Amino acid sequence: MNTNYRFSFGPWNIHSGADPFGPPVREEFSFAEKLEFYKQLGFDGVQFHDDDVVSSADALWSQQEAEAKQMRKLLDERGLVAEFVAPRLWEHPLTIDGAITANSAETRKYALERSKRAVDIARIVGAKDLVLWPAREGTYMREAKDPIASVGRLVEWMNAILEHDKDIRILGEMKPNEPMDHAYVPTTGHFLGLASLTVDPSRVGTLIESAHAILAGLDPSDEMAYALYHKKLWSVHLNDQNGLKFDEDKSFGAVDLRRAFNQVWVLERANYGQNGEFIGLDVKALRTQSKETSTKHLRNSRAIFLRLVELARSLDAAKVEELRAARDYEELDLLIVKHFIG
Ligand code: XUL
Ligand code: MN
Repeated sequence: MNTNYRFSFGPWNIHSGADPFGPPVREEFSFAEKLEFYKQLGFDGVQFHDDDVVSSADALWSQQEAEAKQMRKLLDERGLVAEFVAPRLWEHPLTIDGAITANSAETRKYALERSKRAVDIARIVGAKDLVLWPAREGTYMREAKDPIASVGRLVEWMNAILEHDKDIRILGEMKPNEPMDHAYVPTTGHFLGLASLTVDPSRVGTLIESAHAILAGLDPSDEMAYALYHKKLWSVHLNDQNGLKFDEDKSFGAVDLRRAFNQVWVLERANYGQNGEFIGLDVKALRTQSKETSTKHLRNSRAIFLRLVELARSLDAAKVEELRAARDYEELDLLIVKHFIG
């Protein structure tokens, strides 16, 4: 059963090249211009933050509703679909020390109300999923917050979202660090533990980003396998990462092709995508790219993924089984490497 994959990315993946140490280096494409790139580059799905859909997350609902309807129209006209909406809870002045796990009750209330709005926005643009990347739900220093209470607050937030809308699904996208020193829920396994404590675990799953798993010192394909076994891998953010440093969001396969291959192989074997799951990317163009060449990371990631699908499908599976049975992993190693380099 071979999957015809559908691809998605977020508008933030086409960007001006600013980093923590320097300002933008190329002019930002307008949102309308970004939207035109989707089909040109072979993508059908748009990933959104709440304030990618509406001009302000703090505006009146009447305005947001109109803006979300307008966005839906733009998508429909172009044959695009909204994959998910994620509340951008990490940039607001109120959420400097976290949103859901903030010590301030006022901030926690803001985070919940904004997240509920993000669900309402998701319904209008046609997305069935809310993604939670708990960016500042952790600490810069251990003593700053109560860690046990913080874990509980994440569960309470999930319950309130699940109760707010009877159809919405929550996808946790875990990352062990950055921007915080340590996140309270650093990996997929941690998150699935919390999912099981919610009022409706059947509507809580995961989105696994390759770089986030690598930053946790884990292999992304094993993280994906773990979620797949639980039937909880509902989206992915494929990219690459050169070791334990900041979240680089490099093009998929740009650092370690074999690691990328193993992600594709595990997705293929599990028939990922058969239930409409997207191959989502979360990749950044290198700061050194010009504006005109700043979408090549998306083109490349998609092309590398599809090439690795071919390699996964043409791998001699019987030979793999034979070598596993013989416990001859040196020969298996050569089989895989030769499969890559011919
Ligand atoms: C941050 C990250 C986010 C999420 C969406 O590392 O991956 O862009 O994917 O909020
Ligand atoms: Mn991501």
